[in-house]
Amino acid sequence: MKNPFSLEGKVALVTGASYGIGFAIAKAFANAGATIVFNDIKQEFVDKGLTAYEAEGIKARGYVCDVTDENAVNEYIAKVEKEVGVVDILVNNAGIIKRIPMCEMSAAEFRQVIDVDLNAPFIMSKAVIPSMIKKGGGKIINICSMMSELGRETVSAYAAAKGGLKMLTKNIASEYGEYNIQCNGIGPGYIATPQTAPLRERQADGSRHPFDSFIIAKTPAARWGDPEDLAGPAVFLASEASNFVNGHILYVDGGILAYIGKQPQ
Ligand code: NAP
Ligand code: GCO
Repeated sequence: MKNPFSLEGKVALVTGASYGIGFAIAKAFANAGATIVFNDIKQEFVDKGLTAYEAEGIKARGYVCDVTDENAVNEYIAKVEKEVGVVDILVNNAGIIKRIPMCEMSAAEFRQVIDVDLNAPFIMSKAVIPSMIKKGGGKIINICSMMSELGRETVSAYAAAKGGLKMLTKNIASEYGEYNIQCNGIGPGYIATPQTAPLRERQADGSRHPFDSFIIAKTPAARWGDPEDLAGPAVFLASEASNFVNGHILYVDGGILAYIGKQPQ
């Protein structure tokens, strides 16, 4: 019987995947048989990524592309289709966060976050969908967040973008499901990557950052996630195993969204 989780023969493009969550997902796809394409904003990050993939024995193709730039994205996808093949699996992973209290945030800063975290997945998806339709199907995975469901101090732009990304996911599923395109989201919990490093920095006396302790107490698994925790869920959503799963957000959060919090002692 064919392995329903195999990605053999598939071209998978993961945005912003030189390190962090994107890298872990791409590595898992490569191990499941896919050819990996990734991009980053600068050549130096692409080169770092290429070295990291090589160290894992993965022959990835790396390109420079800012995902917020529609012309650059269209050129990038045309190049990938010519040099590698039609994108069968797209992961919209590239993202930024700005932790600024809302009333202190400029509209330009707000827009910048929306641009990378919401507009870019729209631009990228729109660039790959026509060829997916011609080929008979495809998979799009949007990397959402706890902030697709929850708010907190300082992350208004990020929460607005990730909440919007959840709805873009459902809309792509609604609009293109009939073409055998499945668009789903992954909502990672708090994952230890450079993006969250400032929230985990040790204090001068060597103790944990208060936010670090807060997250451990909020998470039934009682730990931060590792990028590798997202590998299995991503392979599932990229593979034939999820062919009738569409418009779903799979939260991979160690149970945060299920938990009311520790009862007072
Ligand atoms: P990260 O360590 O900061 O990595 C983000 C990647 O996106 C970097 O490679 C970055 O490139 C790239 N990027 C940013 N803007 C870009 C642009 N305009 N064009 C192309 N690439 C761009 O973040 P991460 O923690 O791995 O997060 C990956 C995704 O998961 C993000 O969407 C994030 O919001 C989401 N997420 C993270 C967590 C978490 O706890 N870490 C939880 C939920 C969701 P540079 O090399 O330029 O930095
Ligand atoms: C923050 C964090 C989060 C996470 C993640 C949670 O400041 O609260 O950076 O937003 O990165 O997206 O799922």
